[in-house]
Amino acid sequence: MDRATLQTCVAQAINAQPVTDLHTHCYTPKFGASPDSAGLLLWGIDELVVYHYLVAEVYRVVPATVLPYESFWAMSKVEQADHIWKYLFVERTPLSEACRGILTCLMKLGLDPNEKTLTSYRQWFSEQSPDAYIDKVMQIANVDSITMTNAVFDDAERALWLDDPTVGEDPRFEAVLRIDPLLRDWPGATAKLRAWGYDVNSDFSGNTIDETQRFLCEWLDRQKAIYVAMSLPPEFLYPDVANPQADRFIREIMLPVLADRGLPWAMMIGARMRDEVNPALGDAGDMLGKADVLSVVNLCREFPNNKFMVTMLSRENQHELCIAARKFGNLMLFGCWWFLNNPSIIEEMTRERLELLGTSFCPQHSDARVLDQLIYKWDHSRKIIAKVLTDKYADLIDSGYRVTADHIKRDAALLLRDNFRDFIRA
Ligand code: FIX
Ligand code: ZN
Repeated sequence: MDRATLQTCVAQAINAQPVTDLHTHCYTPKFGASPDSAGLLLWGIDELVVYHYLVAEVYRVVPATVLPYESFWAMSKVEQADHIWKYLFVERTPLSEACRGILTCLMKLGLDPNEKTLTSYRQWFSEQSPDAYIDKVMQIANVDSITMTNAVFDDAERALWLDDPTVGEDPRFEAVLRIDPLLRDWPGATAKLRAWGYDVNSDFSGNTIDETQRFLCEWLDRQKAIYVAMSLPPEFLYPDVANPQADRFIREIMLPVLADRGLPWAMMIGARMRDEVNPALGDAGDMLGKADVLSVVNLCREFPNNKFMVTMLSRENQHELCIAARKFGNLMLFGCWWFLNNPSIIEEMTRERLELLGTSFCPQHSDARVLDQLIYKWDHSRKIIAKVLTDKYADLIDSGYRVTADHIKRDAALLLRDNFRDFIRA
């Protein structure tokens, strides 16, 4: 197969392969849709433009000394979007990945991305209905399943589940039980569990283990969750002699439940929260830090019957994490998370992972917070994954291996869907 034919074949296979998007912040329509202020499903041009990545970027152009943070947050979402569009798309060239992503969405939706105001886009989006628009976006992005992030400690979301247990039931979506506070703030989390009727104590006395497991099981059942997820700080350690309660929660409460049910624990490690960085930026105020890969190794070794999905936020962790994955079959690496979700780093990480892990990893997730982002996050990533795969197949051909279209189709299915589906089911 010559290089040009190879390139075409890889691009066709990657584009044709439906993606199971294993981590997003999208929701079924029953959770309510923007612009309904209570709606958790965010979609449309104003949500796209006020995505927290762009809030951070516009504050580099119009600093807080000019526009105080509280003035920005007092604006309506329409006013915030107009401000961002003016300064990042009209007065400056939208070269950043987050800016370019919006242009890709507009273009793939059949709109001209060069408008100087958002007026005509708002008119177009006003003619869409959320439920039908989900189908349109999934069709354009070629995504066959959207995995949600269902934060049970978020009061608004928990109320919706308790009010209507079918709120997550939609064949296009899967649920994930997200429980950060149980490791980030055990005392605060146990106080909430007590308020919700679970007989737990932060010192682990009494029925704490059984009752916390009851809480996990009830929510796993209610959500029909396909895995449990946590975002963890750069300082996360296992074992952590300074935090025996965290070790006990992991060892005595959570991992036995997950092993019993065959569910993975998705660890998203390295997020430094806004209160330590810039809280005035809201969701845009979080940052990252280099984390401890040996803690992942310790967990994979100590719990061979548990499955661990891991993504780390620091570029500096990636090579060591790949080596850890070479040592443990119960460790599945996934995605180029958040600040890594940029072409230059996606390419570097995908190349490194293919060279060290073959096809046994999940190269990407969208992390889409706004439904429409599925369009650009997958368009951009598919192109990069195809580019890297083409190079690696070319290397194989140079080594005498006869690469066929069937090889390429099989690998595309593994990387974009089947590795994840097989791992959660295994
Ligand atoms: O913890 C997470 O799931 C992160 O992905 C989010 O909190 C983050 O704000 C995000 O959406 C990054 O893309
Ligand atoms: Zn996320």
